[in-house]
Parts: sequence; C-alpha cells; structure tokens
Amino acid sequence: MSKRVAIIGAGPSGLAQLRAFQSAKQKGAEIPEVVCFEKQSNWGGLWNYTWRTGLDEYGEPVHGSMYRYLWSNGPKEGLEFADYSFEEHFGRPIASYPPRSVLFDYIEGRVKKAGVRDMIRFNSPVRHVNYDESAGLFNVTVQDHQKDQEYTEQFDHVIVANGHFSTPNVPHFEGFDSFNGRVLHAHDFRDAMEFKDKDILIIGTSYSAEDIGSQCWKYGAKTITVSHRTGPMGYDWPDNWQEVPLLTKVENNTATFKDGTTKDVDAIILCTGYLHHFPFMEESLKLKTDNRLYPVDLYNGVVWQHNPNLFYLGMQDQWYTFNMFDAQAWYARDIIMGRLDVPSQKEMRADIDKWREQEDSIPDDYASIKYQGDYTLHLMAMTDYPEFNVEASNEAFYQWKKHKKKNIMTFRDNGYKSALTGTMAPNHHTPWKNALDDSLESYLKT
Ligand code: FAD
Ligand code: NA7
Repeated sequence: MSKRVAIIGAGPSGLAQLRAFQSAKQKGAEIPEVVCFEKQSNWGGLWNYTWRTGLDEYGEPVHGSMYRYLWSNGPKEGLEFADYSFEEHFGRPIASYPPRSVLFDYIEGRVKKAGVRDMIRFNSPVRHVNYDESAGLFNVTVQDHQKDQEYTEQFDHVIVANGHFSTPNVPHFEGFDSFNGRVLHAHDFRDAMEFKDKDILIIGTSYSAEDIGSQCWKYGAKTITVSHRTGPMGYDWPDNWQEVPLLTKVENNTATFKDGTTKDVDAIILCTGYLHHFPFMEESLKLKTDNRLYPVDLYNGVVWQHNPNLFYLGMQDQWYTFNMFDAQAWYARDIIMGRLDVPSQKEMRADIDKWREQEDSIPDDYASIKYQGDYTLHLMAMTDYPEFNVEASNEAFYQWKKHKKKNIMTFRDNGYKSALTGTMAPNHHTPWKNALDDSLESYLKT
C-alpha cells in the first residue's frame, strides 16, 4: 500500500490512531505509511504534564491544561481501552479515580507494547495543511524545531487529533485591568498550593470550575466563591464554598455579582472553557464548532463531510474519552484502508443532521451519557475494535453522577466494575480529600 497518512498530535486520540494501524499490521494487513507529528517532546497530549504556561521553549503556545494533583474526574471504568485493560497494565485491579501520572502510565503502556514510537516526529508542530485538488493530496507544512527547519510533505489522508481543551476561552469583565490580584484562566492553573489561605473567585460551573475549586479547597484555600452564568452546580459544598450569580464588575479586590452582593477576593480563575482552534488548517478544511457531542460537518463524528480524505478525532464534548477515540480511530483506519465506504455528501449530511437533532432533544446528563455510549457502540460495530460492554461503562458513569450528588468531596472514594474484566475496583487506601501525594508510587501502594 503506497498511501501516506499524516496524524496531527500524539495525545490519546493520535495514539489511538497509531495503535489502530499497528493492530491491523499485527493481524497481517498491509498498512499505509503513517507519520504522526507531535508539537511536544513527548506523547500523551494533555496527560503529559508540563509546569510551563504561556509559551514553550520554542515560543509555541503551551498545549498543557492539566495541573498538579489532578485525579481523573470520571471513573476509569468509563475510559478503559478495550484492547488493554487496567489489570493487564498494572498486573492487578486498581482503584477507580487514578491521578494523572497513573493514567499517563496506562496510556503509555499500551503504545509502548505496540511499538509505535518511531512513527512519531516530536518537536514538530504542523504549521499549515491545504488540499491540492488536482493531485488529490494534502500538503502538510511542519516546523522541525530540532533542525530549526520548515518543510512540506504530501499525504493522501490527514487525521487531525490536536485536542480541543488547550486554547482558552477568555471573557472580559469590567475592572479586570485594575484588579489587585491575579486573574488567570484554568489553562494556566498549575498548583493549588498557590491559593492556600486565599479567597478565590471562580467563573464557570463545569468540570474545570468544580475540580479546580475542589483542588483549592483540598490544599487549603480560605474561601471559594463560584460565579455562574446559567445556573449553580448545586452540590452540597463545604462551609467555606458559596455559589453566586454572574460577576458584573471588579473594583480593587471587591467583586460584585448580578444580585448586587459582593465578595473581596485575592485571585480570579476563569474556568470558562476552551475553543476548538485549528490555525494550521486551510479555511475550507477547518472545523468550526462549539463544544458539543456531535460537531457539525463530521460524518460519524469523524469524517470531514466536505472532503472525506480528512478526519478529525476526539472533537466531541466528552463523557467517553480513550475508548471512544479508539472506536473513532479504528473506523478512520478502515475507511483509509478501503474496508469501509463513505456515502454521498447528501447522505452524510442527512446522517449528521439526524444525530444532531437527537442530541438537541437529550433531556438530561444520563441520556447524554447513553447517547455518547450509543455513538461509540455504533462505530465499534463497524470494525474489529474489541467489543466491550458499553452498557456497563454507562452504568459506571451513572453511579459516578449519583456519588457526586451524594457528596462532591468523597465521590472519588467509590469503586466500579470494569466493563472488560468484570472486576470490581478496590477502594483507594486513602480518601481523596486526605491524599495530598498524587504520585504513581503513592497511588499504587497497597
Ligand atoms: P490532547 O490530549 O489535547 O492531545 C493533543 C496533542 O496534539 C497534544 O500532544 C498536542 O501537543 C498536539 N498538538 C497540538 N497542536 C499541534 C500541532 N499544530 N502540531 C502537532 N501536534 C499538535 N479526560 C478523561 O477521560 N478523564 C479526565 O479526568 C480528564 N481530565 C481532564 C482535565 C483537564 C484539565 C482537561 C483539559 C481535560 C481532561 N480530560 C479528561 C479530557 C481530555 O481531553 C482527554 O482525556 C484527552 O487528553 C484528549 O485527547 P486528544 O488526543 O484528543 O487531545
Ligand atoms: P466547559 O465544560 O466547556 O465549560 C465551560 C464553562 O464556562 C461553563 O460553565 C460555561 O457556562 C462557562 N462560561 C463560558 N463562557 C462564559 C462567560 N463568558 N461567562 C461566564 N461563564 C462562562 O469547560 P471546562 O474547562 O469546565 O471543561 C473542559 C474539559 O476540561 C472537560 O472535558 C474536563 O474533562 C476538563 P454556561 O454553562 O455555558 O453558562
């Protein structure tokens, strides 16, 4: 097979694509030449922690949005790779909410075993992608930071897997210019210890707000005030935590909210989400979407409707992550390898519209989880990605939701059943709120 395939990014999605091709090769298939371009010096995407914020050593925007002491915000039973269980990797069952370093180790374990590292060109941000209609090929322009050289190569297919939780959405509020404290976005948050004994204000009510607030609480912030645009999170928060309406202005250190109440704060953390950002894609190839379960223009959530030689992985808002990325990668692989066909533009559009209409009528989070589970199952059914019990993974998510509702500061002390092995996860040796050491060694201690 003389085709060439470019993958942009070696995070969980890009690595899923490498593993998908390697798995076909392992089974005796002839695979295309695959080149993965990764901007950072190592794989793992967001799970590859960096202390850096702002620009990196080459002047590139820092990709990392993860912070120290981050533990999985959902149960690992919802994301387990169907071809590589946690038990296989760690040699025994482990608890359900691993810290970042443990999940990084797991992600890395599978791709080390697959031996795909030499397909990745590190320190190589993709600068530009365009499509040459006459040749039927993509021109991919890349910066090689080690050689300090830019070059362009041609590919039959491009798979965009650069993630969408890296370019911050940063709204402005009156008085920020003269606020006597630090204003930062969640993307630049690294260490909760910085906010010990401080009064902090968080804007936003989704995962980042909940988790960064919880981190700050755990590591000793004095008070946490969370300001919402739509509605409060509504958990039974600790005593030094309050939920307030949207911030209207800041004067010196005093924040004023929509209901007229005020609070003096030392720092403001904008947990206001991220932008899908593809500055390197030519306009006609660029995905433009907000953060939702079924982005527009992607057939089966993956194939660029306007040019089915182009694919985007992992661009959905995410309940499911690693196993959904796998299902997508196996599907993209089989289209590229000619095992699956894509229908006409019209049929693709009709199918996309159908999924989006269904998404628009989802009544609650439980149905939303099921929707993404069904989507993952739909992709899996088309390829040889190992079957796993999606309903059991949905169930882990449902229980997680209930445990959060019951107690937002103890939900990580629960365990769930693996959808692969059926094994019940043991409880972690220390309740999350007392476990200050997030290292792999500490987590795996029995
Ligand atoms: P990413 O992990 O973002 O990887 C993208 C890769 O592309 C990076 O390595 C980047 O360097 C590279 N790249 C970017 N631009 C270029 C370019 N121009 N050229 C070449 N390479 C490029 N998910 C969970 O399942 N559980 C969690 O607990 C969880 N916690 C999270 C916490 C935070 C703070 C955030 C931000 C996300 C969290 N997620 C979590 C979701 C996360 O999106 C996924 O787990 C996963 O990392 C997505 O993988 P990805 O490969 O699609 O993107
Ligand atoms: P999300 O899930 O996209 O949530 C963004 C939040 O920011 C959400 O609560 C929004 O409120 C709020 N938001 C956005 N813009 C504004 C403005 N202008 N003013 C006030 N509030 C605003 O992003 P997260 O960072 O929490 O999570 C992303 C991933 O990181 C997630 O998958 C996790 O795994 C970790 P809204 O509800 O729209 O009113």
